[in-house]
Amino acid sequence: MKSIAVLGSTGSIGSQTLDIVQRYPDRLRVKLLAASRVSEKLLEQVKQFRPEYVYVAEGGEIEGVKTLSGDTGLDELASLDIDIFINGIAGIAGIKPTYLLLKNRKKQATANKEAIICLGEVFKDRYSEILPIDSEHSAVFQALQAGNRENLKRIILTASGGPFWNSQSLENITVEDALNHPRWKMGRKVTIDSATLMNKGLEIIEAHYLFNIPYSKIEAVIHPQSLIHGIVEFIDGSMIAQMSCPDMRIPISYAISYPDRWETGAKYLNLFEYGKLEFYQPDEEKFPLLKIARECGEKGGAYPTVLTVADELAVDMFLRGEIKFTEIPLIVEKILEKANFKKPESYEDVIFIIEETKKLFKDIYKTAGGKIA
Ligand code: MN3
Repeated sequence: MKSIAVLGSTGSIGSQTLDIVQRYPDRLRVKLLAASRVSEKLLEQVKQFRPEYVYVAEGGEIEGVKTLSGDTGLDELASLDIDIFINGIAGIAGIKPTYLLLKNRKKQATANKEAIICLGEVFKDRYSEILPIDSEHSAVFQALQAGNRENLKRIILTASGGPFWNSQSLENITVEDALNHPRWKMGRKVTIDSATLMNKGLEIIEAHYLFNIPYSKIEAVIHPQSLIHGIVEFIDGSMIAQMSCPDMRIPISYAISYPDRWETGAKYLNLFEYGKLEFYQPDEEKFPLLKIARECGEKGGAYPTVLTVADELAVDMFLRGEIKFTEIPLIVEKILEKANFKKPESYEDVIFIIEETKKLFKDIYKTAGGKIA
């Protein structure tokens, strides 16, 4: 019996994690659920999974369980004796929990690419202890099992391309259009990032830090069917690809059961239903964020963190109807131009860069933007 903590339990990754837990009551026991606030959904989850602890970032009490909150609660959470922490927190809010879990050397499986990226310069040496949930990185992790690291030629991350990869024009795209992802059901932030291809840009940086692979060996391709999630090529010319229906329960389950594999409830792939696999070069002119992200990754230092924060704030502005879809990359670029920070050496340095980037953003765009933690 493994004890499990689900961070971001009411979100997309959290709910799908609990879906797996539900299938294996004899293998998994929920010891902690964490969410940003008390909601109907959280209360239902507490009732169903009966955790010993609940963490609520904004505070609040839940009857019958030990409720933790705020910064001290987060410290306590990260020191609990739990076999695996699933980090399904969306966006920059996931940085502190990721850091605390790394510091305390807890076993964590994470879908929070923002944290991996922002903490990468400081903590990448510990990243081999992290199990990836992001589907592309899970795919690469799975494919890497087929050979030795010294024999690695390159890795390829696939992108569905989002709803617009082959559209003529990106003008007049509404929030609703951009949230309408053709293949994956995900949270709002990652769905918009997927439409701008920033998601793949962030994933290139995520892969660099997670697997300690140089940028020259990481590529991204558009693969509209979203059946291959990641590919590892070895020096003998062999490519090992991980294929499955696009269902996040597969990478989540693998992170929990690794090196074992469990049934997940995901559909088995019927190849005849699809018939063909297509691959296209991403258009970096039309989707400049992909190129900007790679450049930020190659420059290293504070750039990946500034990029992550600027994008989250710009996406937030777009979701609130304050800017056009095509303005997202322009805003991110402008913040990158203005930002001038030293390479982070500690967690505190990373937080400083995040806070200063938020201030810079507010000064320039006079936006509420303060919703993010
Ligand atoms: Mn992904």
